[in-house]
Amino acid sequence: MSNELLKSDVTAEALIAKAQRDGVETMWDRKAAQKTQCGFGEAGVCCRICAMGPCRVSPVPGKGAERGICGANAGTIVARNFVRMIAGGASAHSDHARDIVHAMHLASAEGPFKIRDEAKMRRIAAEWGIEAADTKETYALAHELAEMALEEFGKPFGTQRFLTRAPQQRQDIWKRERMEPRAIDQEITTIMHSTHIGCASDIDSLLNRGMRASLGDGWGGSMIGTEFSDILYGTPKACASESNLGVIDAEMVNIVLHGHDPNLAEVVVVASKNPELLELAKSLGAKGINVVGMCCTGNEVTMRHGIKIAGNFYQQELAIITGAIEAVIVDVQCIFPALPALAKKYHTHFVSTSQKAKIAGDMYIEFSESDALNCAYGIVKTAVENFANRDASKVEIPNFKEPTIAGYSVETIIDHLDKVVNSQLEDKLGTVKPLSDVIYAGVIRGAAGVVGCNNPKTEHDLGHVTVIKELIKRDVIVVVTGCAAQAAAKVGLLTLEAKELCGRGLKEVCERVNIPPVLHMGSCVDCSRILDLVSRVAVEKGVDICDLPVVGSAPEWMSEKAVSIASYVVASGINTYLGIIPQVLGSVEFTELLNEGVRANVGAVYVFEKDPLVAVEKMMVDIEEKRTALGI
Ligand code: XCC
Ligand code: SF4
Repeated sequence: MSNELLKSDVTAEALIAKAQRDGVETMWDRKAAQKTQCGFGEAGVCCRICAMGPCRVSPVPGKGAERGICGANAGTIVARNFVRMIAGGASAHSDHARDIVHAMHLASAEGPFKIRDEAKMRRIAAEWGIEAADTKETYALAHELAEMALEEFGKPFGTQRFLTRAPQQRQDIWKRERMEPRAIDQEITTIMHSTHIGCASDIDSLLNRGMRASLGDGWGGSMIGTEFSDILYGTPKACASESNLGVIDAEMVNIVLHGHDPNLAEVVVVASKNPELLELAKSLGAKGINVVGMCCTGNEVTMRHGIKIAGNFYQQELAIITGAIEAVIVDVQCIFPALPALAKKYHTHFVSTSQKAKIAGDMYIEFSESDALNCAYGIVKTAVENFANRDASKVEIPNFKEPTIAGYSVETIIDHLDKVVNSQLEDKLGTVKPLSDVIYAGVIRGAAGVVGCNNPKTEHDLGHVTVIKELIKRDVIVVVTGCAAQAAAKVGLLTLEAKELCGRGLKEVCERVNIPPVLHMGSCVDCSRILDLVSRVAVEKGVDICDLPVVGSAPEWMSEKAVSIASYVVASGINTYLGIIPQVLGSVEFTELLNEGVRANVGAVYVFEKDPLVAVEKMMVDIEEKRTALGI
């Protein structure tokens, strides 16, 4: 790999060396301490669902125990473990969404929670059939809509409201397969029930249930999370930022926002601009307060405020190791339990704020939506005061950062398309037609969503960056979310200049529309924006999602949330390429079901391919086959 490909590595290398000098451990030390990881766990054939177990069956048919004590075979055990991962992931996305809707329920003209995209709120209210959605008083409507959204989590009857955004053909498939998700919580509960000892053992049925719960995530919880965050905090527009650990500023109070929930992050951003706190920072010798983002909380505030991206999942420890962080403020998800101990080796305050993610050894300042601004003020003040404790001799900030453009919500993409294609027209089209037209014309061969985490089973960011670069070279436009988006950002792929790395067709489109070839669509719940975008293209062309030349890719995923995402993407009709093999290989039957069998149900499959270059070749074959079938 060239240095140019992985500038991020230079960052990591320097800080891992510093960690050794400072005598602190990182994820790579702990990975090494694990030695060889458990083969049974890796194959997914270890079951500890009941206390007759744990039972582990042989991942190789005909060798060793083939059944657990209750008689569950490898297929059942693997399938149960897999769909329980979906339940975990769907619960995380959806519970996050619920907090956003609760904040909207508290919204008032006085703030701090306000309606910032009123037009979107009225659009969704009308979509959900609220009467007089266009005339009702803003906050009366907000509270009514929030209550309706809260019902989506636990309503006793009916299916998810956003399903009707999908093309009719897709909705028909979900109906046929009995996959239309009912209440979000119910689908997750059903999985936990079905996978209890002595319930489902049929792998097709288990996967079906898992997919239904995942659809309750993608078209339910995540979509609610995205849409209601936009209503509350504003729908993202293209904005300039910078990415990588070089955004940490030695002369300022540095605060890392890490986790997933914009409720806390938004008010921290407000508090960081408070004149009293800025004055306090200056009185302590700092030039100001520098809030930087990590993981998806980072993505949320980058998209809406241009807050700089310190890094993605694997960099959370490295940020602290720079010695220049006054506070890491976390909300929920993807936060290493290792951080409090690491922070104590430096002067960094590790502040956790949610009961849902109370982390041992933390400084706990509970965030309450009902007292949001005071809370945030207190947290930021703690960080600022901590500047006095910084040890200059321990500071080492790698000088790497890249310019970044983020903020491509579906609305912003449509807006950009409108500006170019219809500059002469008075009325804007307001649709994705120009995008679907360039795809159908073959100027762009197709589109790919590259998403997901980092995973030390593979070299960090290399999978993301390779897949993205190879795709844009082949005229495939790429949309990114989550840690994949940040990986792209750190090597300068989220810039207008990145068009130089594209094939001719994509380059021309980027020039005309004035967009990067890789569009940052947000955090992981914002994968729902990708569903929305693809659905609009399909509806506009009168086809199903599975007919379109689009692929999903998660080169370095690790979380349960990613399993849920992969599952709803497949269940939505998009072949999904996983660079990390899920823990399912212990069952030939279940592996075949994921890789091929499920195509008969939903028209798409999970593809396992570790090698990013080979994965891209497979994606291109896939895309070209879809084009041929469409006759384009
Ligand atoms: Fe977490 Fe969303 Fe994965 Fe990154 S990409 S490691 S889930 S922060 Ni969602
Ligand atoms: Fe063993 Fe069956 Fe219990 Fe699993 S559910 S631990 S396979 S007895």
